[in-house]
Amino acid sequence: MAETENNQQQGLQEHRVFNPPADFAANAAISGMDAYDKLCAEAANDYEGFWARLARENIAWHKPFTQTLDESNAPFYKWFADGQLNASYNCLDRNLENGNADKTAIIFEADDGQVTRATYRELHERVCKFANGLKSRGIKKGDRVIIYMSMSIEGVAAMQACARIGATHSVVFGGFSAKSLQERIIDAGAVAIITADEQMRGGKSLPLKSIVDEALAMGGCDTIKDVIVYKRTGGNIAFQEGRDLWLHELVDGQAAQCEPEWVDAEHPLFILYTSGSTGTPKGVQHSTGGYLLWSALTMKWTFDIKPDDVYWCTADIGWVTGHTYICYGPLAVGATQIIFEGVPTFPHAGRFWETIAKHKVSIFYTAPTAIRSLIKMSNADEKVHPKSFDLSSLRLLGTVGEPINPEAWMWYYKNVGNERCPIVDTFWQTETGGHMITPLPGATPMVPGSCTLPLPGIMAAIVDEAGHDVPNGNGGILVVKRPWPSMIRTIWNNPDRFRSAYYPDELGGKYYLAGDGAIRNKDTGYFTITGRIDDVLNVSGHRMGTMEIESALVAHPAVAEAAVVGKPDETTGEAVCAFVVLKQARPTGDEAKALALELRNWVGKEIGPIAKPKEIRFGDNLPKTRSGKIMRRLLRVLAKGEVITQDVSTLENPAILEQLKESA
Ligand code: 6R9
Repeated sequence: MAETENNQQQGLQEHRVFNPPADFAANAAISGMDAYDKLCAEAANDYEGFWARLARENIAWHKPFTQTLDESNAPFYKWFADGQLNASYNCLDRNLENGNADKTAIIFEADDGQVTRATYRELHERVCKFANGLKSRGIKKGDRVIIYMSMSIEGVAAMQACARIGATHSVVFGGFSAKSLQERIIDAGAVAIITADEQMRGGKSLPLKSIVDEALAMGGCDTIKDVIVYKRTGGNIAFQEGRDLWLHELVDGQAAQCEPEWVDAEHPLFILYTSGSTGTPKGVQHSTGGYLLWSALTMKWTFDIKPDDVYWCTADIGWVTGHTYICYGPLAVGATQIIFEGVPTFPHAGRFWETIAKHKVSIFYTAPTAIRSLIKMSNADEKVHPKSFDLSSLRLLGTVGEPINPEAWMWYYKNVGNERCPIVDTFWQTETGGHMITPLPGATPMVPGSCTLPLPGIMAAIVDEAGHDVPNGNGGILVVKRPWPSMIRTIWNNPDRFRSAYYPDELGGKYYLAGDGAIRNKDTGYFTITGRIDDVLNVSGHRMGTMEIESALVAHPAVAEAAVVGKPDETTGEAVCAFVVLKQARPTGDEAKALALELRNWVGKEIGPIAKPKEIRFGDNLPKTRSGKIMRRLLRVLAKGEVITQDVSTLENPAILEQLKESA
């Protein structure tokens, strides 16, 4: 929250304005604010007509749709429902027909710097063979397939192959633990897992297949029939006869053509699990037609993608950014893109800049947390500073995942973009499928720290807790007033949770609730996101629920009770701070240190390393109200190391606050 308040204040005090460069604007897909206003007006005057036009212009339909939006079962909205298409056809075959067959689709930059390329023709062949291989195992339309893979051409091919046969993929980030993987396999009822033997990151090999083995051994995964393994490192792994098979053996001898499975526009293209404020992760279900439309269109609008661009999004395919802005969007518009296996700091902290220079990247899209950590490192070592590399190929920069603080924005603008490249600060979520609020690089005057204005057709607004509009200049709750094509369709297996989480009765059940707070500038109407309003933390742009981490902690035999809050962190945005009560007496000194280490590793095992608390504090109890409710707002103040000035009269055990000031 503090970071948030801080950002908000910085955002509000920010008066610097940066106009899009004239030459950029002149050639942009949306050129100037008049063009933006015109599109917004088109959407306002004829909402369905606007989306229908765009869907016809941007997507190849196998069977054209006749109905645009079906609101009869709101909030379970349907878009283009009687139309049929195939996502992989749109991403691959369409490019073969459009003259892009010999254009490079993917430049794979491995962890060790080795480069592999695939043209659209080659990628098409790979995906077709992969799809035929999946079919040969009996995997079919509607089946769920888990993808637990490293960043690779094969990872993208796996997603595309599922889409080609109408199987619904669910990618699980390669950093998640066996237990997290097992939970997702069970919830999705998946029939197969596609994985790799190992992954390479920062010069080290990390296990993948053995974690799959561990997840399956935990039980409950009886739906899984096949584990398909891509050989990345050749490292030693166990193989279970009858269940495990090598990808290269599966695709060997398969036909290079595979007729796409034509699916209804509402057919679930994928499920992606994300953290919410309560309970277990939610399986966010996305459609095929509406999702693909927005993936392609935002590539054109936000990234102004052009035929000669070399585009690089540094996200992992395990997150939504890797779905929309690696697997689907860039291919749907025939772009050339980099897929990067490694980490920004290996073999040195100039790797991003070196790679931009090496491949003449023109559009670069990354996360504020990466920028902030690279600022630190390049201040310490000039050799890895962006100024030490030739970044003249760049024409556009982007950020995603969390608010970018104005100083980081300025550094990115000056040192990476050389004050010539617009920055698109794209606000969106797993649930929104694609960009929602962002500057348009050839139109919107930019203000550091503000994601500026909603894209045309996105009816974003700020309301109070009763759902009433708040005037500009006042903070409130971010909502979207009308459904849009790429929105979440439901939570897999849990439609009730979908409705209560995103269309709560308090807001009349009509507005999509983003879960973020926001404020609009009095004069410009620009949005600044002030951070989550629920119990979701954002650590290095990764979403996690405080409840998930708390349940992991209390699953440890020594822990009686735990409360987790976010704490502002200069590099990661927020950090996890856990307050823990043990079953035994409160430990101090070395004993406390040893236990804290054990608990951190425990959380790493239970959820994944990204969820490890940065700080653990032990107490005899937690601050509670007389009715036994944990007072988290006090814990947030303690986590920040600040003095409690708030009213503590409802607190039953004020003495406890003193104990919780110290970390183990
Ligand atoms: C795409 C993605 C979504 C949450 C979202 C918000 C935060 C993302 C942001 C941003 C401020 C931006 N967020 N982009 N906050 N400015 N440009 O990150 O999806 O992992 O689901 O996270 O991230 O809090 O609600 P996801």
